[in-house]
Amino acid sequence: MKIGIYPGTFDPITHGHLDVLQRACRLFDKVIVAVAENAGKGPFFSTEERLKLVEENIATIPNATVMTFSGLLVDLAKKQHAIALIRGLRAVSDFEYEFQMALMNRHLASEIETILLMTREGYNYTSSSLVKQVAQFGADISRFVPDNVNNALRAKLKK
Ligand code: COD
Repeated sequence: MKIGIYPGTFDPITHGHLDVLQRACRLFDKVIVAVAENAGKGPFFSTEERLKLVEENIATIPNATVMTFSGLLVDLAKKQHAIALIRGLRAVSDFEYEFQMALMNRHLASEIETILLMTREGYNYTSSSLVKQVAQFGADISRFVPDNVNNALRAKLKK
């Protein structure tokens, strides 16, 4: 069974993330969405909230699962018998970070490949940070995130 891991902060999950996931699910027998617990970015949503928002959105994708992780990504990949890490690329600005990550992960575990999937046209400027920023000022973000994320963002911003 070919298993891929799609790791990220997912703070929160967007249509851009989901598009990459759906396409990865066509390449692998099983794809594990791995939500980073101790993401260095000081997440807006807690780990449990991010996990739940992903869970609700992958319910209709039969070969996708989700879990949280802490520690090194390659350790999770080995434990889950994954053969590849899946990442998304939106623009040249993503490239340097993704390239460094891929090389470091290859140094740590040479048997695990990184696969980069290009964003779909229309999602190239969709990012979790921009969505949060725009939502903070009350603008409509429904084009960029699923309904449950939109509702969760609005509810959290009201508090
Ligand atoms: N279209 C296409 N791809 C997209 C889009 C979009 N609209 N939006 C996001 N993506 C891609 C991103 O480019 C990224 O590849 C992926 O989706 C996830 O994005 P984020 O922002 O949710 O997640 P990141 O980049 O913050 O995740 C970083 C990790 C948590 C994976 C990383 O820090 C990590 O591996 N941490 C564990 C510790 C470790 O092993 N460190 C060493 C790694 S070298």
